[in-house]
Amino acid sequence: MSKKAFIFDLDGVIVDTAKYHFLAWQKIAKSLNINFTHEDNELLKGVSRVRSLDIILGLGNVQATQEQKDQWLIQKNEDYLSYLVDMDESEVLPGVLKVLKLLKDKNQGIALGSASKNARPILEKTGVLSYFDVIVDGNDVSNAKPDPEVFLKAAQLLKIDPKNSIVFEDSVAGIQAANIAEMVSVGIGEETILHEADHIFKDFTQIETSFIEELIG
Ligand code: B16
Ligand code: MG
Repeated sequence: MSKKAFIFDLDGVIVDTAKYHFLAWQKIAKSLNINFTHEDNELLKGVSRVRSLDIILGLGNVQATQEQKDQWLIQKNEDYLSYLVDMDESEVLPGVLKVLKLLKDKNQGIALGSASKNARPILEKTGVLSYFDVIVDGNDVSNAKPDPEVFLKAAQLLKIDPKNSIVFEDSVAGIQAANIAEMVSVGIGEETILHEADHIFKDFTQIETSFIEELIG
């Protein structure tokens, strides 16, 4: 059996932290009189914290100094972290554990490839940290998706060729990053949005054991 690299995005793939990001950003937006909707929140998927703030300020045409921006970034993260305090195993998205267990049983390389700087505590609180051989997150990369840096670094740390790597992603930028890295891209979400992916599933409950076995080869 060959050994492949299976690289997972975090938010929208393993857990749904987007709802907490939304609540925290909404507080900042409200304090600045910016109308920030659930639809707008889609623009922040897979995007770094700094870029997310710029997008929100852009929505309200708000100009700010670097000092103000730094202050809002700190506030947003403190508020976001307060929502994570009660997080537990129940927040792992349906079907994810089954796939992680299967990959572990088959001795495959498992990595995280996320833009979040809070990835480790989230994996710890939700009880899945021990499945991951390698974690590459927002603290380890300088180029955001669609730049493939995060996934290439994960494959490199696993000592597995990018061509033998598979990426699970819920964002368009993440799918593009996987494709640029010449990895197999698996979109988790809507087909209309993730059509650039090699394979698309609505969620992990739709992924059959046989599909994973085929990927392993
Ligand atoms: P943090 P992912 C991303 O996670 C989120 O999708 C995105 O909305 C967020 O702004 C980004 O992490 C940074 O998160 O503020 O925790 O550093 O989808 O790449 O796992
Ligand atoms: Mg994501």
